Order: sequence, then C-alpha cells, then structure tokens
Amino acid sequence: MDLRDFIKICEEKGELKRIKVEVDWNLELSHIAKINEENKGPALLFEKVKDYQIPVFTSAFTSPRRLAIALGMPEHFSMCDMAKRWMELTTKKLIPPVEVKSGPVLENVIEGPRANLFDFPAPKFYPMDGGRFIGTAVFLITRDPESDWVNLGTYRMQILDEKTTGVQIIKGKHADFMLKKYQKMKKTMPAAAVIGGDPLLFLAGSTLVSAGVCEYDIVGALRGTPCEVIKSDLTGLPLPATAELILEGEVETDPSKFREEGPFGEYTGYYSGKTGEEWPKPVLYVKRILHRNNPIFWATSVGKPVTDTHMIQSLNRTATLWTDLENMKIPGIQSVYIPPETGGRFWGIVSVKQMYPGHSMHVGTAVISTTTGHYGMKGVIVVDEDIRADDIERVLWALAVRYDPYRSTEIIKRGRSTPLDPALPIEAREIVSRIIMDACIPFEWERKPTEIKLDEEMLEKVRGRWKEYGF
Ligand SMILES: Cc1cc2nc3c(=O)[nH]c(=O)nc-3n(C[C@H](O)[C@H](O)[C@H](O)COP(=O)(O)O)c2cc1C
Ligand SMILES: [Mn+2]
Repeated sequence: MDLRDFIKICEEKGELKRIKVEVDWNLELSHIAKINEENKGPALLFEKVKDYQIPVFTSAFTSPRRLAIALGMPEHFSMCDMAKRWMELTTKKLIPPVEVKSGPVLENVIEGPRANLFDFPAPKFYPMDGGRFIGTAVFLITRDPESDWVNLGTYRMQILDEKTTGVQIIKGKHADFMLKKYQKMKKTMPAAAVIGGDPLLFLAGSTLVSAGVCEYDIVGALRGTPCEVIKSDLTGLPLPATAELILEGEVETDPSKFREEGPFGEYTGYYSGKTGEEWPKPVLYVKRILHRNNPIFWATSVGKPVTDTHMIQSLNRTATLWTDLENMKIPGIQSVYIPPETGGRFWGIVSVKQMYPGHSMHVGTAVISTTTGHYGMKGVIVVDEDIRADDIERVLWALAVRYDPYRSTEIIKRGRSTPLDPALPIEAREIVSRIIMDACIPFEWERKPTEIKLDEEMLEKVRGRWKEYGF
C-alpha cells in the first residue's frame, strides 16, 4: 500500500540493493542508477547521500518482476500479461478513494518560512541539466475548477529556488486543461506535488486515462481496494495518506510569470528545454511541505532507453492502448505492446486474429485514433494472431515475409506530437506523421502462402526422447 511495503517486499525477494557508501547527489547517484538500469539490475536504496540524512530510492521498475510486485500480480507475468490484466481490471468498475482523518504524511508539517526545497536530496542527473530535479517520481494533484474532477499527472519538476519549482505541464495534458480555466478566472491553481509513496499512484499519474477520469479511481480498481486520502486544509485537495513527501501550494497561471527551466536529459535520449527550444513553463510556489518521519526520497532515471521511465511508459501505455481498443469493441485483438526501447511510446504493435477483409487495417487505424495512440505515436505494426505483440523476433519476421511496403503501408500526415521528439525540427514539434505497417497476410487472399508447421506427431516423439539425444 505504500513505498515502504514495496521496498520491503523487493528486499525479501532479492530485488533491492542498499548502497551504503556515500554517494554524491550531483551526477554520481544518477550515473550509478543509469548503469544499473541498463543492466536490468535491482532497485537501489542510496542510504548515504552527500550532505543529507534522507535516503534516495531509484530503479523501482526496471524489471517486469518488480512491476508485477507493485501491481500485486503473478511474478512471472510479462509486460503484455500485466497490461492485459490492467485493461481487464480498469474496464470493469473504478473504485474511488475514501477519506481518512489523518495519516503518516502529516507527521511533519513545515509551513511558510521554514519550507526549503534544498532540504531534500534532489539529484542532478546529466551534465547539461539546468539544475536539480526534485520531481521525477512525482505526480501533481489538481482539481478542475468547474467540476469535481481531480487529476493526478506526472510532470517533471526542477528546483528553481528554495520555494519554487518549474513544472513541465505539456500542452493538452489534463493539468493544462485545468490551468487554462484558472487562467481565465485570473486565479492561481491549487496543487500538491507528491514525491514517493504508493507505487501504484505514481504509475497511475503517468497513465493516459481519459479526461474526467480520476487516477485515484484507477488505482482503486487495480488494487481492488480504495486509496486512502486526507482532505488538505490548505488546498482542499485529496492527499494520499501514506505519501513520503508532498509539496503543497499554487501553480502560476499567468504566462508572463512562467519561467524557463531545464535543460533536462529526457527519456528520448536528448536534452529538452533551453537547448535551442526556449519554452517558459508554469511554476509551483510551495507554501507547505508535508513529510513522513524518516522520509524516503524517490527518484527515477531518464535518458536513453531503457530506464525506469521507459518501463513505466511501456507498461501503462500498453495497458491504456489495450483498454481503448477493448472499449472500441474491435474484435480479434490478441495482444498489444509498446516496447520500452521505443521510448515506451513511439511505436506500438498489435496482434490480431483477422475475421474480415481489411480487419488488420481496421486495427491499425483504430490504434492511432485512441487516447494513447493519437499522441506522439509514430508507427503501428499489425501482425497476425500466431505472433505475440511482444515477440520482436517474430514481428521482424512478419515484416520480412508478410509485408509489402506499397500495399501494406498507410502514412498519416498530420497527428498530434510531443514537443520532446528530437526527430522533429525544434520550431515545428506540434505535428508528426505516422506510419501503419500491416504485416499480416491479407484476409481476402484466396491463394495464401503455405506456412511451415512442424509435424505434431513427430514433435511429441522428439520431446519424449529429448534427454535421450544427449541434450
Ligand atoms: C517519469 C515520467 C516523467 C514524465 N514527465 C512528464 C513531463 O515532464 N511533462 C509531461 O507533460 N508529461 C510527462 N510524462 C508523461 C505524463 O505523465 C503522461 O502523459 C500522463 O498521462 C499525464 O497525466 P494526465 O494524462 O492526467 O495529464 C512523464 C511520464 C513519466 C513516466
Ligand atoms: Mn489524467
């Protein structure tokens, strides 16, 4: 139910390493985490961070097993299996949070003048980063001023001074919808940034669920029990009772007061912000800091794939894409996968059991129209039912032997893009093109190629004698 449970279980299962020597928050910590994540190593708990008493937790989700532990799913589950179960759980009933009077996050309440963001061991990740990033494993809680909709969204946060952070709320994100409404009302936007705590809340914060849906309810559905929240007397927002650290305050909505932040070494493998693409961002004025006794500071690596960030994106975007396709009631979907190696977002693969002519292209065009697929996705590959979407070797085989570029390709010229895509010119990152590659044998072909299948009887015999052969 909280970060401490998760760390404890990881440790019991040999999925955690404690780093006991002193490590510098300035580049050293992030470089250790990055190398460890590329090696698909364990989660890390840095116990002695230079200048601080507070430990730093990284690399939570670099293995499917740790994702399964966080989700309370069978530990042998693949990313595809987890995403499917996620889809099944969240297309049933969502479970809203319950309010509780108090919780461990209120153990320390630091108001006004004493609040200092430099009291927390926020790392500097990459050499050209513009500063220290306090919000990487973070989500921002905001409320729609015109309804009861509460949103949890992961938007990175750089420390700008003792009481101010940048918040990279990209256009079209849910907090951006809300921000624009507060802007019209000439008000700041009450907000709470949660750093560390229930691992599922962080996973949900970076999930593309539809507007109007509260991510607390998604976590309730995933876990089967409601989240416990405390109503803040400062912002009125529902705060997770077991969070490690919360920064409460208001987000500036007046664009003339937005500030430059970054650069930051992003999940694309390139820097963003102040590296040619000046782009003033909203800021959070921190009015109050809440934290548990002996808080654990949670950070997540970014940079080139594959890191924690890519695994998170891969899992939750696969899950929401699958959910969207399920909700569209497209028949025959066998499996869905957005590989972490593609940034966990830029390419998607879907396996389909074709039932009518054009079915595979129905799937391809559906993908790019979903909430997940319409945003930043550049390529969709559709394969036949005999290939699992996460079996990359067979997907490449299908592209080799079932795909004809002219017949099997559709290019869509204008789709919503992400301003972080380095493949687009810095001054034109609003729109991207997309490709749909239909790597299926056309359903309507009367004369289909004859695929090699092993002889069942012989297979059984060979399996029976396998040891005898000396293997
Ligand atoms: C580690 C991590 C960092 C992210 N950083 C940002 C960010 O800085 N800005 C942003 O707009 N989205 C960022 N995202 C993606 C959003 O979290 C994602 O689009 C999510 O759907 C946003 O919530 P919303 O749909 O409620 O707006 C990040 C995702 C992850 C996993
Ligand atoms: Mn949302």
